Amino acid sequence: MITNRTFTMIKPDAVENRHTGAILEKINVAGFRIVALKKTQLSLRDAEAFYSVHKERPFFGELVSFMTRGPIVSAILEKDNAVQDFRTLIGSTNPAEAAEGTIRKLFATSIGENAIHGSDSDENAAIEGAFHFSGREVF
Ligand code: FUP
Repeated sequence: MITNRTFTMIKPDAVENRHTGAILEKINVAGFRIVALKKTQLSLRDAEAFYSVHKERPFFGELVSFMTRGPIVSAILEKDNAVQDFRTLIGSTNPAEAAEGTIRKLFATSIGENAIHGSDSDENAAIEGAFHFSGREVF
């Protein structure tokens, strides 16, 4: 298994607010190589499957409805220590608690609409990347 990769989605709020370019720039400047990239929109089924770990949580309905309301930009990123370094770059789940300069501090509006996703482990990075991209889309 390749362990120097992570998976990200620029979420519907950030795409709607036209932050896609600025976020991709921050990702590049931080030293990540974009090995796969696309703009797409999740179906209800996609979002429920992607976030199935949260299905018993009270915010699950809102999360699924938010994640399906408009297009997202998904990507697979490569860098040494990709998963941890990317979590540092995006900041805490709640933007109110995110460090200065992080993507969520700069671009997120709330814990529910927090601009960007980053995988939380190498194993989930591989699962999530394969959920969104076929082999022919990864370079
Ligand atoms: P993160 O790993 O930082 O993306 O956060 P989690 O996996 O804990 O949560 C996934 C998504 O669920 C968050 F991005 C937003 C949503 N969420 C809420 O809406 N409320 C919460 O209290 C926690 C998470």
